[in-house]
Amino acid sequence: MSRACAGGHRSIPTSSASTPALSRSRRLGRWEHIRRQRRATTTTRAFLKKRTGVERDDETSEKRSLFASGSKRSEIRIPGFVAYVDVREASTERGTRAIDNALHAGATMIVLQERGMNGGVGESASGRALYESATALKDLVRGRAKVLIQDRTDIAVQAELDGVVLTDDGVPTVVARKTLSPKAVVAHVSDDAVEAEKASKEGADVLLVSSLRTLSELREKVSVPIFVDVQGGVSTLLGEDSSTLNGLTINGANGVTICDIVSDEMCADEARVKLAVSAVVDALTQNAVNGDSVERASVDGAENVTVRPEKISLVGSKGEELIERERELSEGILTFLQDNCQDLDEIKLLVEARKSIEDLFLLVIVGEFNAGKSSVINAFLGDKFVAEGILPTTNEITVLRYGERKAREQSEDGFFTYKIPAEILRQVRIVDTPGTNVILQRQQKLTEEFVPRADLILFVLSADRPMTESEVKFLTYIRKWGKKVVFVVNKTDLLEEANDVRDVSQFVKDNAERLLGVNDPAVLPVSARKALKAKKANANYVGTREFVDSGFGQFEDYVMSYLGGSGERAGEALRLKLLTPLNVCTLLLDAAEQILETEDDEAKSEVAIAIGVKTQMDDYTKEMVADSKAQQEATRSIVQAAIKRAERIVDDTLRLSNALSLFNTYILGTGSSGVASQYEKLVLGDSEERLGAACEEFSAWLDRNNEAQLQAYIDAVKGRGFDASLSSVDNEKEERAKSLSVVSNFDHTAAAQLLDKSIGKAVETTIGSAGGAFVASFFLSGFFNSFSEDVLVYALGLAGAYIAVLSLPLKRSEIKSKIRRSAAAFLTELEETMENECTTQVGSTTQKISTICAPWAAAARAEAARVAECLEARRELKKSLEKMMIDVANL
Ligand SMILES: Nc1nc2c(ncn2[C@@H]2O[C@H](COP(=O)(O)OP(=O)(O)OP(=O)(O)O)[C@@H](O)[C@H]2O)c(=O)[nH]1
Ligand SMILES: [Mg+2]
Repeated sequence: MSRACAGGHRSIPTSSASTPALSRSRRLGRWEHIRRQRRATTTTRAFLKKRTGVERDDETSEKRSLFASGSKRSEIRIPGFVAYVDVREASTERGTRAIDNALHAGATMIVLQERGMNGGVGESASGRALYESATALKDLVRGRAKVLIQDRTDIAVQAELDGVVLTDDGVPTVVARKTLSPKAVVAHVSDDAVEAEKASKEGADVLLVSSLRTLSELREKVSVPIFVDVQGGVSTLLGEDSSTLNGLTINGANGVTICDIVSDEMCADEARVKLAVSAVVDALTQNAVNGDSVERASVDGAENVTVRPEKISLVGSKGEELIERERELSEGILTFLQDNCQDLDEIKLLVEARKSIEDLFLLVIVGEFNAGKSSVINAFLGDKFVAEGILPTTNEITVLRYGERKAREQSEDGFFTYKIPAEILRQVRIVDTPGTNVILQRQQKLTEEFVPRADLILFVLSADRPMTESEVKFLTYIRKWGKKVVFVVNKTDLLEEANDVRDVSQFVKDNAERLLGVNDPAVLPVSARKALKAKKANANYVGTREFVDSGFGQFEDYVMSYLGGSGERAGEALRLKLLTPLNVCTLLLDAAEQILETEDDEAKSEVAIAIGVKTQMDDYTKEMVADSKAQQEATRSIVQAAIKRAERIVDDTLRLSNALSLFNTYILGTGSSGVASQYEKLVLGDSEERLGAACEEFSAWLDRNNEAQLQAYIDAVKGRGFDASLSSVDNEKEERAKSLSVVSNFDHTAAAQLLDKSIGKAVETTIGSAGGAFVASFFLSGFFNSFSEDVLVYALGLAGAYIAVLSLPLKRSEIKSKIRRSAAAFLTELEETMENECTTQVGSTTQKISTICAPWAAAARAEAARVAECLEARRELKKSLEKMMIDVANL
């Protein structure tokens, strides 16, 4: 019965065709929603990263930050190597090989530049070409180094590059800084030290210079990394002449630049590039460790250091035990945070704070620009060690500490250390910071980032503008870190009346009380200018009028009382010192709580969703079974139509008007053939083909829905970073279209014969009997003589025939119900088979889905358990921390 399969697929025009699609999208909706939601969270990335080892590409959201101005400055890996590549060569075979080699050698940044057709300024590439080249380069680099573009901030934004390199002709650094995301790298390339320094002040993260001379000019002025262009590229670095490497080392370079890696023949050889870069990295790393080149030109004024040295010991025997406890506790907290909150940038603060537990007391001077911070430090130390100026002057964090000879060095974190032979610096480190409320964000950030390290903060205000809005804001930020703040109202010489000094001091005190929530904060009015003048004028300055007027004596006494004095502030320095890491711990643990709470919510919701898969599968099964009924309707109506046709044949055939032909066909066997010959044409028609097509469509419908359902879960599970490949489940195709075989197995010959036989039998018992009665009366009439007797006999014969013919409708309905019975049996078999097919295949799909979801569900449960454990561990750490803080307070 191959005809049944010959027809093409038809879609079934019933609601059942659209229902699965609708319900499918409804089912998918929840998963899509969850995926979108998860993409938006940082903690999810951490969760997925942990599970899969890969970071998702949706890194656009800013990490949370404890710093007031948001995220920290961008970080550049140093010592490093910057490789330039021309836009026209980046995608060539030679270009990609050179880039690959540079990456394998450990390039920090790859810079796309446009050098024109002949290596100089020439025909410029179109925006599209630049964009395409930039995205292709990004794909090639795959996060192994930062990808930057020269002077095209617009392309950097559009192609989502890591940053931009600005030339002196490019947009000002401050403009690029504002255009790009805070995490973007803004580099500046120039050989003009003044321009480079300006760029650094405006927020450049890295400077690229082309000579050692510019490097040495800049090194003492800027804290950002400086890369130097190596003339001759790899050959120079591998050459016998070590003067370039020495020059880089001595002048404190942070890396080298190779201006055109494609033209540099040596860059085609991976081994050579690696060798050259490792020579640079080794030399510069060695330098950083040994500090060989850090001592540079002395600064004038060492002779006049006039501080009053006092022997101060911060750590008595009492403190030893607390320090030990603090070290242990902070190590526990650090490990906890590193293990569970990797996304928290500020963990580094704790690392720093732990390092300085036993270092000298750290006095940090902060305040708005021009308030006189540097002047206060100079007056304290007795000479102009740090620069003062009417414009924003201090651009870098400078830690002043004791040194036999004056020397400036740069520490790993980019801050400067300035060694001065001032005795007081044997007891305390003093930090000069860039002023706040400056137009350049970088300076503000530098100071903000340093605040958490401070043991004591000297907040310097200018007497002629005490407590500006920005000072209030900055104080609020400082309070967050739990810092002890001493207010220094400087420039009191600008106030004419003594009352004014008192009023200003009171004003500062009132506001400080309100803002910091402390009673009676220390407010010390001074004139740094007068104090320094007095100190410089007379070695015995203490009793001089100018020094007394400056108020600096009280200020110095106050500071000294912290540093180990025996009065009311005895032990205060140790207390503050111990509190510094503890305050950092408190903030980090609070931030960790927020992160973990979010993770907890997400983990719980994941578990709930994972559990919900079972319900979703049950719902899906129910919906599919219900929808399959509608599909079966189509087959039912085809069969019904065939039944009707068969019944019509019965009606049309078994009629008295057909008596003669029926008599001939079925009784005498001499007439035309019976209904069997017309079965195909009149009963079957195209119903077999239509049934076959309906069964195939049903099967395809099942496949479509099951595959879509399975795919939706595969996507959802994959989207969560788990293996959802079908190889992990039994993907054997089920035996399809069993219903089709029911249709094709139906024996139409037997059906045709049965119908024919039934009609024949009916003819026999009706027309045959009637004919018999009539013939019998004809013969009987020959035995009777009278006409009346003949009439009687004929009448009797006719009555017999009439009675036989009367049963014709009865016979018709008997046949029809026989047809209906056998059709019903067929339909039942067909529908049962379809239902079976549906439940088997849906069951197999849901089974596959459960198998695919199982690892994710298990991971979700494990994650929920991990987060719950973390929250508990955090609570315990917080308890120990609080106890430690009480012990420190009672020291
Ligand atoms: N009249 C007067 N002027 C002072 C006093 N102290 C500092 N100045 C002046 O105030 C200006 C700023 O002083 P700096 O010490 O550079 O101020 P700063 O707070 O370090 O400024 P930035 O480094 O820009 O943040 C300079 O011109 C100083 O001479 C003072 O006691 N009296
Ligand atoms: Mg300053």
